[in-house]
Amino acid sequence: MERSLVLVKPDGVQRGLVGEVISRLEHRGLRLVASKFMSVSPDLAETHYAIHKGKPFYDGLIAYIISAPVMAMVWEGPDAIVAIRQMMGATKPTEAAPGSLRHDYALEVGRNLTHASDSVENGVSEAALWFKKEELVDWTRAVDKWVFES
Ligand code: IDP
Ligand code: MG
Repeated sequence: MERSLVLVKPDGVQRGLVGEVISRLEHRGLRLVASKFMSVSPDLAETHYAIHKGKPFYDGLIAYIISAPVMAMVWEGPDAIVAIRQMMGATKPTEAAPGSLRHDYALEVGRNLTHASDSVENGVSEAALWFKKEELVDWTRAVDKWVFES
């Protein structure tokens, strides 16, 4: 079972798309582990996006992510990293596959609605960065055996 941090970024929250993102993740069969509606501090934004420091879009990216509240979540499932990145679509919305969130709801890379962890290791470290251990809920669903093969 893999875990991914998922953020509905400020544009998604402002546009009323939190429910749409959650609905798609639920319908796919992924299991919610944690969620928190929150303002993002500059410190958290800079730690989260440290890998992009120095890139031309970095300052704009930090300004964007702290500009309004986000919905932060952790979701889990088999192959959750690939499954969720597929649902978000390519970083640049005009390159995102039809049916993906970024294709269906976004136009510009700097307003691309969502974040999802890009590797199993980053899923673990980003979940730990955004949530306290006790905020991550271990649970089972009655439907799990109909969604998860084992
Ligand atoms: P990802 O969100 O698909 O993993 P990354 O390459 O990790 O994409 O970039 C992080 C975020 O930085 C993107 O989601 C997007 O919001 C922003 N970003 C990436 N490239 C650009 C760019 O060229 N211009 C403006 N913003 C960008
Ligand atoms: Mg990324």
